[in-house]
Amino acid sequence: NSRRSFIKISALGASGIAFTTTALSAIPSDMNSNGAKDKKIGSILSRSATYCEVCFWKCAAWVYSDEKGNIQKIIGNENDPHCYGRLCPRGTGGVGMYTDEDRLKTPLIRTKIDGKDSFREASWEEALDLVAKNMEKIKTEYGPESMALIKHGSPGSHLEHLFKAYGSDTVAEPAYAQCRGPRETGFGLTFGSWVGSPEPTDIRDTKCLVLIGSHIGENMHNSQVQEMSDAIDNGANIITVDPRCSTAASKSQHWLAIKPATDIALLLSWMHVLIYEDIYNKEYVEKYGSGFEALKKHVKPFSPEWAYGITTVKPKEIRKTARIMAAAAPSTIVHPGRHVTWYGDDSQRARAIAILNGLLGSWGNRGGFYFKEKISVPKFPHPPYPHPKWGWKELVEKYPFAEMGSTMEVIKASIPGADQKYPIKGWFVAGTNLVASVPKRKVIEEAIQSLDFMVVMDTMPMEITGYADVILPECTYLERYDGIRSATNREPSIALRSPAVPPKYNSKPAWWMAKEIGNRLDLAEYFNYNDYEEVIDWQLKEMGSSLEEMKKIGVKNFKRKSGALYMQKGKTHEFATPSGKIEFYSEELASHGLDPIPVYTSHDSPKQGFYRLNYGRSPMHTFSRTINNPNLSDLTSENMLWVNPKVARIEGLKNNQEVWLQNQDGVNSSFPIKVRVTERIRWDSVYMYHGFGHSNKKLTRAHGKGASDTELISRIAIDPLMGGTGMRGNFVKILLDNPIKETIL
Ligand code: MGD
Ligand code: SF4
Repeated sequence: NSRRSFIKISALGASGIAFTTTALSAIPSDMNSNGAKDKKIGSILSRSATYCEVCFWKCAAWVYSDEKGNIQKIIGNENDPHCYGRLCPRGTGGVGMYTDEDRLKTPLIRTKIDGKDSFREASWEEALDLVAKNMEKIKTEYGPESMALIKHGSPGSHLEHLFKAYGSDTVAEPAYAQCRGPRETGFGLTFGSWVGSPEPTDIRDTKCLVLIGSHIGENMHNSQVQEMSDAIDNGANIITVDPRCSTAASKSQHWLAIKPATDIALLLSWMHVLIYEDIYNKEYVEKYGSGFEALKKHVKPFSPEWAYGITTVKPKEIRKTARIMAAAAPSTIVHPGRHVTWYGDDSQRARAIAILNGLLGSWGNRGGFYFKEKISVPKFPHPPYPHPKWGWKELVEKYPFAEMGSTMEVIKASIPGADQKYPIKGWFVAGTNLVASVPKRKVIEEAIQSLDFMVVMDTMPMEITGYADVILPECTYLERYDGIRSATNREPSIALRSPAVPPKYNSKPAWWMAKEIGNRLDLAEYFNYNDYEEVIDWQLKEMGSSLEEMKKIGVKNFKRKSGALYMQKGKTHEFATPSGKIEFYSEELASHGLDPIPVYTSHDSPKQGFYRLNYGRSPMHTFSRTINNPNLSDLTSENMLWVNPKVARIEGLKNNQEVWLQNQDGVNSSFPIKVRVTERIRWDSVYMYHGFGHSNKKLTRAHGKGASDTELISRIAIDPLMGGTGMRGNFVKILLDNPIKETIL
């Protein structure tokens, strides 16, 4: 079916369509579409408050612009606990999202030209009418629940409000089932509390930081990186468990180059050493633990010698590192990680990490995990939302501990079949490049082909936009208001995002699009304001501030109200678990027929000639969103394939040689990738940065640069607890020639 074939946004028919005047008035007369060239250095006039959208750490920042409306620089807000006044290179380079001349410039509607699928430019009136008409049609024919919202980042909250008013809570985002979901389940079941973002890890005061496949430093979460660097200066012990010598591993006293997919064995063995050497935090465990005796019995067989056979980590190293953790406890953090959807048993691995922290007494203690606090932002008044008949909960009902929607389940429910109990007929995709963030490309394409309607809201012509019926160009975070940032931290804080410059081209903010679509769907009463400024000002006043004040300060810090940051001597603490304690043994899991204490199960290893495909973060990029950013692509323009020298010898590879990859299911990489020969990767794996290998030609800097890891992930392992998408069980062959002789896209 070629009805919704991928289009490399060519915006044909540009001449035929007139813009509305409202759209044109959004562009200041003196603003050139090529802002970067017009820069007038040295006449900075204004400074505006924002928080960064280049990744989801949401650092608060100041944007400086000159009298021409050109952004001169972005710097960190000195009062912000997310950044301590400093931005990471991506945050500084965020201005490239604004200046990128490849940006989506005006609404686009799918059309046929000479029998071929293409896009034509459209006015906002026409594009929004078409979106509303199709949403109305789906509502009438199937019910509003059949229209799904797949979202990520700030635009999501505006659209979620629209969707709830419209009657659908069929909502999902890759930041859950393809990212953090399992760790929230594992920690929730153990401590009764999600980890959340930013993680409440007390890194600045820690004496021992254990990273399990978590590569802080390459994964550039600002304040966390700064605190880790302070901890290193203060002599903290860093223990990194990773098949690859990550930047964090290179700063560690102990790098355990574990065999991939065996972490649970190591974690169980560490528990064994702590318990059977009697070096766990006895007082803490007696006071706060539940099910310790069952745990003790469970881990008895898991000696370091047992784990050695599985993990390849030497028993001496396992004992030594367990003793280091115990000596530093309770100021030890076994970090929960972030992108943890690896092998399908990820909630159980996260639970093993949580249990280990419990044995060390880290939760609620200085240098371990602090008690986070957040301030809630009052909801702007609106009528009650209607009650949908079904939604994301029903789509994940087979996973007893799922607490958010899963993109994978939305995708599956969009493919008609005999058991299509909850049929999905339309997608609204906002701020997520789904084909680069969710694996099993064929299944996604099948789902897209089956839809009645698909709209994408993005700032860039990404891969996902090529499949849309309507494309809505959002202006960048530097050109708009968004919801107030309220985040959990040691102390609560809020931050303002306000436009530093007017929207460039014919782009618009998500809040405006949501309101306009709402008006067309007869939902105007849910959008009872002319400008989002009014909403923010009302909310801020309810919180004891105002828009005027926040424009001046950008960030406001509040005093804690929930009590002390750590557990207090002489006082007791109740955990929000069924037992009120840390659950080493989980009755809840047992009642669902699931392992009440984590067990190790083995996963497939690569067959002869194949290597495990490992992937991770580039310090200069965020997922697939920044690869085309002119500032950041200057810093890192492509990813490379890390191979061990032994592999290079066997395969006959040299540094910088271009190779092609083919996975265990015969899926080929669309583009070649250059080889980096390095001892820093085990011989059974290869490694690449995630997010590269863009196939949309309209991304002039990113197209064809490096390979896409996601494209090569066709096998997944689903987490039975919460439906997470385990993606690290794929293996690749290294080919010296392009097996298909032409690129796919
Ligand atoms: P990005 O790839 O950054 O993140 O996956 P995604 O949510 O898809 O794509 C974000 C999209 O938002 C881009 O198309 C970008 O142009 C657009 N965008 C940027 N700013 C704005 C804006 O202000 N408004 C709008 N409307 N759009 C905007 C992330 C997800 O991927 C996550 S959270 C994780 S942890 C997983 N990581 C991961 C991995 O490491 N490897 C593999 N293979 N898959 C992964 N999937 C997951
Ligand atoms: Fe922006 Fe960097 Fe902060 Fe992420 S860590 S929000 S990219 S400054």
